[in-house]
This record gives sequence, C-alpha cells and structure tokens, in this order.
Amino acid sequence: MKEAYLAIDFGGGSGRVIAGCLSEGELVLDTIYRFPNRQVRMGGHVYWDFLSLFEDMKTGIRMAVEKGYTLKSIGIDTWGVDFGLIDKQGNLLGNPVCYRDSRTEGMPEEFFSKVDVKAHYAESGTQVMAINTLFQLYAMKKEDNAQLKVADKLLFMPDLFSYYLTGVANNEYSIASTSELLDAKARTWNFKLIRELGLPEHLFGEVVMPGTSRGFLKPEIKEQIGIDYEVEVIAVVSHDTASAASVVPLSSEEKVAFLSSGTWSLLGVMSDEPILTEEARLAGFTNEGGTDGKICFLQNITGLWILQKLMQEWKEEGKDVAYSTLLPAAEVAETDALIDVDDTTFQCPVSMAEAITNYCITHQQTPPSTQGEFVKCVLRSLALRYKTGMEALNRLLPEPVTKLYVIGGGSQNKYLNRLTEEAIGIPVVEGPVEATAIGNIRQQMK
Ligand code: LRH
Repeated sequence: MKEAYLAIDFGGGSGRVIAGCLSEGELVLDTIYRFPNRQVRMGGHVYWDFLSLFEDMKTGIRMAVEKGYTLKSIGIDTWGVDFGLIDKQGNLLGNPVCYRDSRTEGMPEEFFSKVDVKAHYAESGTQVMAINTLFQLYAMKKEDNAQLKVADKLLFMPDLFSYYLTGVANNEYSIASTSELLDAKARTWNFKLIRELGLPEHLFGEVVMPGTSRGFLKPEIKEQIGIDYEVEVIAVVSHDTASAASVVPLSSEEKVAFLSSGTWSLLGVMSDEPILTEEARLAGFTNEGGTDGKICFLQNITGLWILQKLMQEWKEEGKDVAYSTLLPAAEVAETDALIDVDDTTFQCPVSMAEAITNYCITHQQTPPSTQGEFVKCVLRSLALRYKTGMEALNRLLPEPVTKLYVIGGGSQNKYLNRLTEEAIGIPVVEGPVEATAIGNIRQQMK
C-alpha cells in the first residue's frame, strides 16, 4: 500500500486525477484518470457539465484506491472566474455557466460608465475581462436572476467540488482573486464594491489561504469510493494558473518569467506585492493570488483555445487532427496571415475556421485555407502576442526578463516554443507539462 496525495486538476478542455508519491525524496506522479471537460450549449447559454465532472472526479479517486493507493489527502484546482451558487440546504441552484457565455457582453463598458476604472484597478488590481466573476454577477443582477435571490453562498469551481466532497463551504484565496471582487492588498473581499453592486454580502464566505483544511470526505463519498478511513481535503493553490506558476524555479542570477500554456496563455512573473500602478493597468496586467503569499503578476492571453476549437471542428468533419501531422504541416505551410488572438470574435464562435477566415478578410489578409496554414496562422499569432506581452512586462519590471519557462500541456508544442523563442529573443525552457498537478501536490505535502 503506497501513500499518495491526489491532485484533481480541472482545465478548460480536460481534467485529470494524478497521484503523487514520495520515493527516495523524489515526487513521483501517476496519472490515474483523464477525462474531457466539455462546454454544453443549451437554451441560449453555455454551461459546464458540473454533474459529469463531479462523477468523473469520484471515478478517478475510486480508481486510485483500486490501484492500491492509500490516500493521504486530496487537493482540487480548476480554471478561474466561474462559480456555482448553493442554497441554505446546500443544493446546487444551477449548472455553473461557462465564462464563454455571451451574458457578459458589454458589461465591463456598462460597469465602468458608473465606476472609475483607475480607482477600481488600484483596489482590485485585476485585468478587466468580460469573463470575470464581477461581470458575470453584474449580468445576473441586471436580469434579476432568480438564483441570485435565493442563493446562500457563492462557491468558485474548486470550492464547489470540495464542498460536495466535505460539506465545508469556503472560498480559497487564489481562486477568489480571479473574481475582480477582492481587495488586492488586503487579500480579502472588497465589501464596499460588493455593496455597490447590490450583491448580498452573505454570498461571499470565509477566504481561506492555501494550505488550510477544507474538512474530511463525507461518509457517503467514502462509501462510494470504497474506503473506511478519514481523508482530508486541502485548500491548495486552487487556481490552476497559480498552482502551475508555483513550480517555476526562481533564481537569483536569472530574471525568470513563466508562460502557463493551455486553453489560456498566462504570461507573467511572481511578485512579493501586488503592482497596482496606472502603468500596470494600461498594460493589461492582473494581480492574482499565488503560493506563499506571493502574487502572480500576469496577462491573460487567449491561448491554445483557438487551435483546440479548430481541431474539434476538424475532428467532427472526419479530418486528421493528430499533432504529429498538423505541426509538421504547419511548419512548411505558406501563409503570412496573422490574427489578434484576444479579439472577442474568437471567444466562442460556432465555427473557429470561419471566424479566422472572416477576421483575415476584414483585415485585408489572404485567409489560410489548408489545415497546416490555419495552424501556422494561429501559432505565429500566439508567438507574436507573447512578444508584445513580454515587452510590456519588461517595461514594468526594474530589470528585464532573461529566461522564460513554458509550463503546462502547451509546453509540449515544440513548434510554438521555437516560434516563441524567436519572437522574444531569450531562452525558453520547456516544462513541466503537469506543472499544475505538481504545484497542487506540493501544497498538500507542505
Ligand atoms: C486558465 C485559467 C486562467 C483564467 C481562465 C478563466 O485555466 O485559470 O488563469 O482564469 O482560466
């Protein structure tokens, strides 16, 4: 019987349950179970399938037990900003809505017609993005949403999964910091802002720091996964990005930045304190909670989502979508087409291929036509976006970055890494691929 720490890592495109064991002082990972995370379009909205994800999580935990692991503890991390609302009895009031849903369109503009954007940034330190929890709640309040009226607690995705495992409802700091509702310096809820938004204060629970216990698995869960001992669920750095960033080695000789590469690309550095200057706001940087009291000072960039969506469409059309075919095809493809990856048209189009084609036509460029051309166009555009992100970062830091760690699943894309290195002109270090799970497990061990 091996003792294992279980990391449950939900990304925007897939989830995984990973066991971590110590062997002669080294952390050894065993990927127990991988599952897709799909967005569901229904009734004019885009949702996450929370019930399936919860079931997948339990399946993964059960598989770890069946493989002979004794569970020491469990930690859950997910993507940012999204949440579920529960009532006083703990019922989930609705399937969490995906941040790609169109309900937040125009909400930042409306909000900032009443609120001073500079003063707001000086408190929240958050890059304004329509997907942020603030704007999701603003949209719900505006439509007089029924759930909001009866909700007792707002739980971000990792809080929600943990709640249904343990019965303890709280809000972990790093994930709460993606909401745009925290005071970045005080590292807790900005209740002045919450009152101004007309949101009930009781929705926002205790903000707990990484490393805090979330409680123990409920008897019904233990029964379902087939164990009879107590297992503690730890509030890890439950925002996937912050968990991944926590494994990047900091060095006294090098000025290190990270690029957490997956559905999103998160480009930034670790900072001891939030940077809340007007320059940081104008450059589009956010201050999110990290490990050991640090701040992840970063830009949210639309990442491999564009390629993932293209590949999903090609798969449905019966085309080859293996990276081993697409990347070599991209390398030899002849196209100069470039897109602005952060353009809202790429956020949730029904057809990504069509969105790229239309973008190119509108911007007087010849659109890509083969699969290789599409992939080349997307990857070159991403590398270019990393270049501008890096330039912005260097303008804000006392010393320029000398090394970039590309971490997460996207770090396996060697062609993109090469394009990135060429674009930014400093060395790119690849991996680890499972940075988020490693960060998750390390936090549990601590
Ligand atoms: C990446 C991520 C990112 C943003 C986005 C919504 O998975 O967590 O940091 O918060 O999802």
